[in-house]
Amino acid sequence: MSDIEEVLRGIVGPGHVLVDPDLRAAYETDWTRRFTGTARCVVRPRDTAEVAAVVRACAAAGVPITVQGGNTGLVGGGVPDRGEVLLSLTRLSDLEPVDELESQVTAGAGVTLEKLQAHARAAGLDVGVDLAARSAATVGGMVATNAGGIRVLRYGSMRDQLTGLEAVLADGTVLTRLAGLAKDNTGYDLTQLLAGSEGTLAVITRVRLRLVPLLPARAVALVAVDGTEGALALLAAARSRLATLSAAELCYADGIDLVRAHGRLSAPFAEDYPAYVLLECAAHSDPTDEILELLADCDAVQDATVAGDQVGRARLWAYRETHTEAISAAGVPVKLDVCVPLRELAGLVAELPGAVAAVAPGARGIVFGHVNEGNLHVNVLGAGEHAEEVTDAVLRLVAQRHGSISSEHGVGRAKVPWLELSRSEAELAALRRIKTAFDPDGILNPGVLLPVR
Ligand code: 2HG
Ligand code: ZN
Repeated sequence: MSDIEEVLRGIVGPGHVLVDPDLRAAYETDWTRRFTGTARCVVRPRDTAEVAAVVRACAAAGVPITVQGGNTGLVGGGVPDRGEVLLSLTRLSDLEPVDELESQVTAGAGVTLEKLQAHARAAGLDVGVDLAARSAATVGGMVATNAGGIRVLRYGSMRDQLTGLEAVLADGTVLTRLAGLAKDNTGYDLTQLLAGSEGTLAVITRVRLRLVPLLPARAVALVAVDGTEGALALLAAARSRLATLSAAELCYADGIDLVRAHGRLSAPFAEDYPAYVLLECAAHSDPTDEILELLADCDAVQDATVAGDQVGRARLWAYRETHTEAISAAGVPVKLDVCVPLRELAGLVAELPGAVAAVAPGARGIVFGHVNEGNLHVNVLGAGEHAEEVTDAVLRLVAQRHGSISSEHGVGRAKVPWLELSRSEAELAALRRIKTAFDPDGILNPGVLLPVR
C-alpha cells in the first residue's frame, strides 16, 4: 500500500478511498464509453475541508488529480489518463434553503441538476439551465464546464446563473465568494474565471446560483420544415414574435428515424420531412395561442403538432432529447459539439456528409442541436479507426466558417489538439500563463483543456 492512499484514508475514511479495479471502473470510463483511463485510486471527500486536505496531500506528494462530478461530460475531461488520483465530488451534496429574497441558492458541487430543480421549484422558482443529463449531472461539474443545454436562448449558460462559488486552489487554499452580490466590481472576477476552466485551475466545491421564475404554463410545438434554411426562417419568426420562447431545437430525418426505432415512438406526422424544429414557450399564462398564430403565419412551416399538457409535451420532447441515448445504443460515436454563425449553418450542414465520407467511408453523421445558438451536435457513428480524421475534417470546416470547435461541452481531453482552431496563439499563451499562475506544478486535471507541458 503506497503512502498517498494511506494519507487519503486518514482524511476521508477508509471506505471512501477506492483502489479495487472493480470499484474504480465506473469512474474510469465516461458516459460515451469512448474515453477511459486508469486512476491510482478514487477518493470521495464529503466537504470542502476534506477536499482541501486531499488536494494538499496530493500536491505534497506530487500526485496529479483528475476532478470528476456526475461523469456526464462528453469530452473526456472527467476521466483519468495515467494513474491520477480521481477526486469524485458527488458526496458534496449539501443544499442550502432557497434564498427567496435574493432569488438565489447555494449548493454543494455534487448536487445533481434534478435535485436542484426540485428544490428550487418547491420554493416557487426554477433553475435557468436544463439539459437531458439532469438526473446525474452535478452543479459543480456544470459550472466547471460552463454547461449549456436547452434554455440558453432564454437564460444563458451556466456561467450566466453563477453569482459566486467556493473552490480549492492547487495548494489547498480555500477561496470563498458566496455572498451572491448583484453588483461587485472589485477587480478580477475569479468566479467567472473558474466557470468553464474544466477543473484545471481549482476544484469547485460549492456554487451560488441565481434562480428564475417558475413558469407553470408551457406549450411545445414540433414543426416540420424543408431543411436547415426552413428551420432558420422559422427561428427568425419565433425570435421576433414569441416573447416567451424558451427553447428552439433542431433535428433531421435520420436522427428522428433512429430515435423512433430506439424508443418505439410513432411518427410525428403522416409524412416524413427533411428537418424538424422543436419550439417551447413558457409563461405564467398559456402560450399555446401565441405559438399557433406564429405557425399559421410562417411560410416555412410544412406541418406542426402542438402540445400544452405535460404528457403531450414530454412526448414531443422525446423526439429531440433521446437523440443522445439512441445514438449511444447504436454504437460509440465521435461526438463533435460545434457552433457557427447562423448565416453559415445551412452551408455547414450541407457539407458535413461529404467531409465525413471522404475520411471515413461508411460512417454516418447524425446532426441535431440548439439552433438558436447555431450549435450543432455532430455525432459520427461507424468512424472506427478514423475518429481523429473525422474530428479533424469537421472541426476544420467549422473553423473555416468562423465557428467554435466546442460550443457547450468544453475541450476536455478530446478537443485539445484542435484548440488552436478556435484560439489565437496570443490567447493560448495567455491561457497557459493563467494555468501556470494557478497551478504551477500542473497537478489539477493534467492534459485537460491545455496540453501537458
Ligand atoms: C444535448 O444537447 C447534449 O442533448 C448532448 O448536449 C449532445 O449527445 C450529444 O452530442
Ligand atoms: Zn446540447
